[in-house]
Parts: sequence; C-alpha cells; structure tokens
Amino acid sequence: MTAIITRRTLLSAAAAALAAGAMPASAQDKIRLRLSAVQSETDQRSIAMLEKFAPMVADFASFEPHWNGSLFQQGTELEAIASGDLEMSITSAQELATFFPEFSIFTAGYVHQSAEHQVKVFNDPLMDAFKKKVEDELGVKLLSVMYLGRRQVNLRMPKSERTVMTPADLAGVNLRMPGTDAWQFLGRALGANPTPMAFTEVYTALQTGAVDGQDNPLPTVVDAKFYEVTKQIVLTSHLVDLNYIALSKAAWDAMTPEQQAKVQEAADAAADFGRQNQLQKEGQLVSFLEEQGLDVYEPDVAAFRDHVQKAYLESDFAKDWPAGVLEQINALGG
Ligand code: KDO
Repeated sequence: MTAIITRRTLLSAAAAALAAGAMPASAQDKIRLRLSAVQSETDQRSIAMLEKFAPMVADFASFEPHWNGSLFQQGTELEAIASGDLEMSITSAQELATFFPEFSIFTAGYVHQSAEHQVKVFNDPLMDAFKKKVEDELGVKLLSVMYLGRRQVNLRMPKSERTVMTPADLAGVNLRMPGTDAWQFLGRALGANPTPMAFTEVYTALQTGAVDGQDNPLPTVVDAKFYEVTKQIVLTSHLVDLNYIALSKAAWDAMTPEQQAKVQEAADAAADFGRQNQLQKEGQLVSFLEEQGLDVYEPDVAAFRDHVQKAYLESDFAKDWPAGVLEQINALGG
C-alpha cells in the first residue's frame, strides 16, 4: 500500500510542480536554441554565451552552439534563422546591411567611438525602427549588442618592408575583408585593395600569401592565431566593431513572457560579460604581440579618420542613412 501511495503521491506532486513551472522541463521538452558562429569556442563572445547565456536559460532552453562556422558559413546565418533552420547567431551590422541598407550607418569607419558608445546607441530610441524592421521583415530579434573590438590593419610583411602611416601607404595592398559590400567599401576607404573572404579561410590565405593582410581587433588576431602568419599591426582603430546577439522571432514569440524576460536578461548578461573581458584583453595584447615578434605601431590616425569619413559621406551608403541618425549617434558619443 505504501509503495502505491508513494508512487501516486510522487506523480501528483510532479504534476502540480510542472503545472507551477517549478519542475525543469525534460531535455526533449526544452526550447532548442541552435547558435551558429564563425569564431572559436575560446573567443570572448563564445565564452560569454557558454558561461552566462546558457546557464541562465537552462531551465527551459537547450543552448546548442556551433563554432568555427561548423553549422552555417559566415553570412548565411540570418537567412537560416529566417527559414527556421537556426535559432541564434552573432550577427553584424554589415550582414544586416545586405538586407536593410540603412544598417550601413553602424558599419561606417570611425562612427562608433567606444564600447560604451555602442551600448548607448543600441539602447537609444533611434534603434527602435531598425530593430522593428529586422523583426517584421526578417523574423529576427536583436537582443543585445556585443563588443567585438577596435579593428586594426594586420599585414604579412614587416614594418621594415612596408610602413603604413597614411591610407596612401596601403595602396596596392591586397587586404582581406569579410564578404559583404559594406566591408569591401571599408577596405577601399582605408586605401587598400579589398578581397572578399570568409573568416574561416583567412589564416590559410595569410599563410600562403593569397592575401597581404586582414583587419580585425587584437583579441581576434590572437584567438584566430593570425599573429603566427603576419608581421605587423597598424593601430588604425578604423572601426570600433560590434555584433548583435540575434534570436529567431518565431522562437521568441513561442516563449512565455517569463521565458522572454529571462532570455533578454541572459543575452544582456552575456554581452556585458563578453564586453568587459574583450576590453581587458585589448588592453593586454599589444605587449603579447610584440613578444611574438610583430611590429605594433600607431599610424597617422587623423589622416585615416579624415580619409575614411570623407569616403563614407561621399558614398551611396550615406544616402540610405535615415535623416538625423548620424547626428544622434554622434551626440551619444560625447
Ligand atoms: C571577420 O570576418 O573579419 C569578422 O570580424 C566580421 C565580424 O562581423 C564577425 O563576423 C567576426 O568576423 C566573427 O565573429 C569572427 O570573429
């Protein structure tokens, strides 16, 4: 008798707890959150998703990351989300600009001034129309802004062979840039000849000399080991770059209000955690890279800034920028 009561009591208690939402859903009941990204699992953004986002949503969602472009190639993630084959990505304004040209304002060199500025812009009402368009037309919700870092020019040849002080010194340099138009434009605005190439192919291209260089923040140069196949870093800081934690709107809409609040809180916590760690790494890596034998030096940043900003303001990109938004962004920069 006791055994039956115990079993019946346990079953009714479990049913009551499940109804109250107290019981964690079993694995197969959990919301599946597949994330595809091209960086490695040791990149600070990946660590932030693993250590902050995943545990905070674990009660009701299974976070399933696929790093190094192992599930979807760079630049195909947003379409995968829109088609229901993926739930999350670490997307970029450059990728969004291929769908919505006005996003190119967030890809323009020397516009964002700092990680803090990125957060102020992302949380400002000026972003509402941008976010709504991505939700309504692509079915993607931009949860939080992640700090990728200050992009620098990273070349195969040593400074003794090519010293880069102004954009004119990049003339003829075959500079790998990511594949979208906004990236190619930035490469040209720097004075180089841009070559479109996926992130996962860059190391080999540098190693074989297929390209003369690439641009990325110092933490990426280290995490992707580009310093093993390059000889100098020109501290242009030409783009204080960002990513957005992107989530399928369909997945979001299927969540309860409590689950939505938790997912938003977890994304913000991951973005904040990753930002602090990325900033800390950026501050430490110049000496590390010099110890690896690279020349790391400041060019004439003002010459680069003037050249790049002029190129954007004269470009067709600027025609897509909603009136007044650049001024609002600049006002948030202080
Ligand atoms: C790159 O391909 O150089 C880039 O930095 C572009 C970014 O938008 C982002 O996709 C990034 O790669 C990856 O997250 C790898 O760090």
